[in-house]
Amino acid sequence: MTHSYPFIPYSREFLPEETLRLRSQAFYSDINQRRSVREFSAQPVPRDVIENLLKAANCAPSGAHKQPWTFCAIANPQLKSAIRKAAEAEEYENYHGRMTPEWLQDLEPFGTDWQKPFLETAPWLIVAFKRIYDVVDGSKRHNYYVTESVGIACGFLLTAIHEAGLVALTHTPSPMNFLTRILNRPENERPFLLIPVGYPAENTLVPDIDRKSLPEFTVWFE
Ligand code: IYR
Repeated sequence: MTHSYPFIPYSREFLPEETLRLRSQAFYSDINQRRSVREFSAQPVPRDVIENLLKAANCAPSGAHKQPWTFCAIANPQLKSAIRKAAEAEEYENYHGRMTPEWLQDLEPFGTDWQKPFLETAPWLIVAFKRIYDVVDGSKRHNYYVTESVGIACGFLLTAIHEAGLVALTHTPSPMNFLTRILNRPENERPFLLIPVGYPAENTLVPDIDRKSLPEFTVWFE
């Protein structure tokens, strides 16, 4: 196989089975405490923490290593208000006729509605954009598996947020094109996810959900 990247040794320490077992168990118990939170405290989070979280997201694999994402990190109160206003206008329409009765029924247990105060309360809003193509030396260059790549990067981001000791919400106001306008993003970018990040409000409650058990979501061929 020919390749133009120089290849370098992959040097990482590999661990004995018992350590794998302990580490995988420990990681699972920790990530099992991740919850989506809809009420945020206004307590600030320093920018360097957000930088680390974004650098972790940027470690995700991507099609042809194109890293087809842009993350906007917003702490500016005027921008957060503008985003809240626009998101609530869309969500009002969603909850008053655009969502199907089945969809509204599926959301009822969670008590969500069109109002999104967390878009102003959370100290940071991270908006992930997918870059459907890049412009290199004035010409369009395709990206590959863009949705998969950006989805994985957002997964890394959510995991990093949890591991840092913060909380987030994967928020998908719909349609999201107001984010392109408010954040002045170029034609090759499309909004993908809006992720408020911060500390939970005091005494926040979360729905008492279960997760599927292993046999419910796996099929084994040994
Ligand atoms: N985007 C709306 C509705 C919504 C849809 C799903 I699927 C959710 O899991 C939660 C909410 C909103 O943010 O309220």
